[in-house]
Amino acid sequence: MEVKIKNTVIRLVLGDITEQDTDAIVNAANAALQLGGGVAGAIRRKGGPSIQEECDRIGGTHVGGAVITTGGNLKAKYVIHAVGPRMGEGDEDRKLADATINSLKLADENNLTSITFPAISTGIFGYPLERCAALMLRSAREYCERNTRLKLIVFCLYDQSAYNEFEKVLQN
Ligand code: AR6
Repeated sequence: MEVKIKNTVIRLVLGDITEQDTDAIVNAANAALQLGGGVAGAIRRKGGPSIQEECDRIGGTHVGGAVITTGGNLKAKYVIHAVGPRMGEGDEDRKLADATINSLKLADENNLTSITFPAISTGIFGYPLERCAALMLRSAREYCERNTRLKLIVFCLYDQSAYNEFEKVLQN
């Protein structure tokens, strides 16, 4: 499903984020920018070693921050590495909103017009999916109300139950 907010479409898809052909895909990263499991592992395997090498040159960023690298062998030209919170570390909602907004800003600053997000922090980092859906979709909607050149923001959900949670929120 999709909705249009001003000039930007927000779309939900079910599938593997590494198959998405938007200008950028977002990695659910850690602050050290070391590509581990989950989304990061899939990006490392399909994108090749250049992405980790670029991350190593950048060195790291704060929780809630985002950095950009090229996409190596991926269909997407760029990977935006967004650092979500680990559940239990405190101030998780603000950090997840920051990670979402900072990714969108970085896409705009690099003149990108399309971006795909995973459900950041809801795997290894343990953040509840329902809360993630509400927070990431609200952040994206609010961002679309402002000035953005982004035409398409995709949320790529890995299984049907995650898709259903995002759909429930986007319908309201
Ligand atoms: N495509 C789309 N979604 C996926 C994919 C995929 N290929 N694989 C997993 N998901 P996670 P986090 C979903 O664990 O919780 C790594 O070690 C998954 O079902 O990737 O932010 C990093 O290096 C879940 O809903 O990210 C960090 O250290 C969501 O994507 C740490 O994990 C996020 O799961 C980040 O943990």
